[in-house]
Amino acid sequence: MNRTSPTVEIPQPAPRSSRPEIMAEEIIERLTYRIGKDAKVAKPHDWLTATILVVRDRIIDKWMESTRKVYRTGDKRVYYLSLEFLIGRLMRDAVTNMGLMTEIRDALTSLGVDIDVIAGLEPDAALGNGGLGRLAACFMESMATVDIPAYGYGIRYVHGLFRQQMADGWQVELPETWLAHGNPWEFERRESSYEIGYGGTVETVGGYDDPSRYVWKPAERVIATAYDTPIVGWRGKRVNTLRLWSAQPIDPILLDAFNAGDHIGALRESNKAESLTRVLYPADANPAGQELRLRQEFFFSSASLQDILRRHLQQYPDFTNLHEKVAIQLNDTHPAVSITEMMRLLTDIHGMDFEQAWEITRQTFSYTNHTLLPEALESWPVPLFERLLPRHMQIIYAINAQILLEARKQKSFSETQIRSISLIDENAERRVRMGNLAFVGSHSVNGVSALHTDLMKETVFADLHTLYPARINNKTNGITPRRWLMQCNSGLTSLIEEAIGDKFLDDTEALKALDAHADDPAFQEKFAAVKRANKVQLANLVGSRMGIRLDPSAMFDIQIKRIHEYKRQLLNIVEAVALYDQIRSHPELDWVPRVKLFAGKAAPSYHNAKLIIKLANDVARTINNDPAVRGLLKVVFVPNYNVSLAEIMVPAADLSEQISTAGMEASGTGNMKFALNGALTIGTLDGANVEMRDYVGEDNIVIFGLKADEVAKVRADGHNPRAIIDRSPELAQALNAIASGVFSPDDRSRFSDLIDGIYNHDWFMVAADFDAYAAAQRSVDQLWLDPKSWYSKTIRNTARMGWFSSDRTIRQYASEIWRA
Ligand code: 4GP
Repeated sequence: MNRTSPTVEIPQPAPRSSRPEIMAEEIIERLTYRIGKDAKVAKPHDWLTATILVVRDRIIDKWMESTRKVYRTGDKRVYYLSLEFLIGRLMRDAVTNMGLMTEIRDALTSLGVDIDVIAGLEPDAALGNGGLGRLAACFMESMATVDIPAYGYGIRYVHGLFRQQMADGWQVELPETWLAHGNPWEFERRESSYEIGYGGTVETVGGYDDPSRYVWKPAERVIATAYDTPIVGWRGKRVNTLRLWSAQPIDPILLDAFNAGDHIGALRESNKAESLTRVLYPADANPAGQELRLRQEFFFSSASLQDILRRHLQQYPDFTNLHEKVAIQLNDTHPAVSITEMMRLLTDIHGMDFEQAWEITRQTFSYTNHTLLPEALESWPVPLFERLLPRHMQIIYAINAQILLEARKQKSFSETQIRSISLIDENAERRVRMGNLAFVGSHSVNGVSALHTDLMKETVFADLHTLYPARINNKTNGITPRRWLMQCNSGLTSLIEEAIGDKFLDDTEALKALDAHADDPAFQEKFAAVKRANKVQLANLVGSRMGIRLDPSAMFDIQIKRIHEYKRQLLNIVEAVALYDQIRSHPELDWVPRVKLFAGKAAPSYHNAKLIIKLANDVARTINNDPAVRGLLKVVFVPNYNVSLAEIMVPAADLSEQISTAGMEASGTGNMKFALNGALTIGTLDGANVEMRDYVGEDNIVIFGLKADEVAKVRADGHNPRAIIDRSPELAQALNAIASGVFSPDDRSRFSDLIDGIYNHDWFMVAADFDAYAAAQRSVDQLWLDPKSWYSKTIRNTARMGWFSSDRTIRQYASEIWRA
């Protein structure tokens, strides 16, 4: 609206042609005038950038159309606030969703450039740690697909999740530099900048007894500047915005200090501001207790809310209808401080009274919980919170007073219950509970699988659930079928299309029609050929990166995810060791050749997780070099797991390991990706595995082990792992081999503490579940020996996983939470 003369009608640019020859011309044009390179000397990276710029132009047309439309219709906007977006590469995603793959490929071929080569150079945007961040990325794509006007808000970390290298089998963390070659997808929006304050004092206007207004006077301020990335939905229907904030200093340099010769000091403030958004915390389900983390959380929350309120005021006179036009989804508690920031902005800045502001805030916000692990429930020491955000602390006390009063009115509420719902934890050092804040400040609180939602009601939020029984609801996670089927597995996609037509491309549940082909020998053969081709691709990658030769006719048994004790990579490794012993003791038996593949990162401060990586590598070295195994078993830990690696490993899996201790994995989404791509799942009744069993049918999934309530009971009754180990010679032998240094001759006691943990408390039920797991693995072997029944099951997995599309999840959020 900044036009100089309102009378001038500015014409819109003509829509871009998608003819390959035109796009080829445009690529050359971008190469020359935007990158400044002659095609003769252009490097593959230059071609990549030029191609992205050409694709981007076509997206921009749709982007502007989408933005204009929502101003016109007055539709409700959804804001997805997330400290993490684990995006991966964008080019293939954008090109397929725009329906331009053939045209771009042809255009590049005519210029002598191979799209697969340049696509592989695109950095993998890893602005997230694991499931929570990847879910946010799938949701962004699905919101655009199902035509919801949505913005993602997060942080533009200069360094995403660390790059993992192996040094003698140990994880080493190296900085990741996704922005090193610039980022052609993003647009810097200098005009969308906001001041973010920290510290200082709160002044009251109108006296202490009856203050009419509070004025926060921050001691420090930084600027948040927006960077926008367009996110294209399937078939280019809608393009939404991912807006990431970057921190900048108010004064880039203190010239006085510089001129006085203090060249370093002159940049101190500037460095401090920029360090706010420099790195992603490498924690996953682990609290990052640093002050910087709280600063990051407030930084992006405040910038996003200021932006949301500004946009609202462009269209409406005030905020009385905010909750009708705006839905804000909090992805876990990381943005929970937004609730207090909304209250501050509405009351202190825009003069709304507290009661009304609270009502509108609650109607606007909703919160998703992603983990029940007690160590992951965020809380901040009161003194820290108060020092950094003094006004927000006052608001928390004011909210808390209301909630506690409400609770006291409920006669049945005990003192213990009141203490548990308080926003302040007073058990030891006083802390602000972000989960409770998110809960009371939202009209909807959801879990991410049916089991997880039930457990939320019974455990962490039991008392809040009693107070607000209608608030907790379930939204089982989903995955985008574009990235996790069509793009990563083009072979399978074509085969499905050939068999059942293309309806499933727009409605994943149409995959059900594949059921009719599950027992057809000709179809099974083609399905097996696709799987084999995917396995060859993975084998080539492992061969070239690690020098390990894999036989694609062996069963590819894959566990890829963050390394965590509850995810039980250790159980898998112990089973590999037991199998190794069995193969050597019974060489006469008909063993099924297997490759056990692992990949995943451990939080740098998580000692046991790093030790588990080392163990996997030590076991791999021993087994892979033992001629007695005759190639029947291989163990491979593929370094530097990220989205792009997952896109190669998922389609190549025969067996998917989803073996968390029951009750501990909130949902899982990797489990869905594997099953959709025709792998058989071996898993516990945990997270979304429970619903997957319901959908694929219990004959088509291998379930073993203790259930969540049984785990709770075993723990409560006093677990005696030693007795279990004594009764299981296979387990005892494997544990003793590891503990005594068979796999670590250079340091025989390296793993003794890790194994002692299993003997002494076995919190994660490795010993408790071992026999059931080993038996389940042998039943998988039996299935493998009967390919007909194997493929009939795996085809049924692909056929019946359609419900787990994130389009379905988003539709549920839209109709049941956002009312958008
Ligand atoms: C993860 C959960 O561990 C996983 O089960 C779930 O599928 C995913 O969120 C998405 O809902 N949690 C995290 C985290 O990544 O940092 O807490």
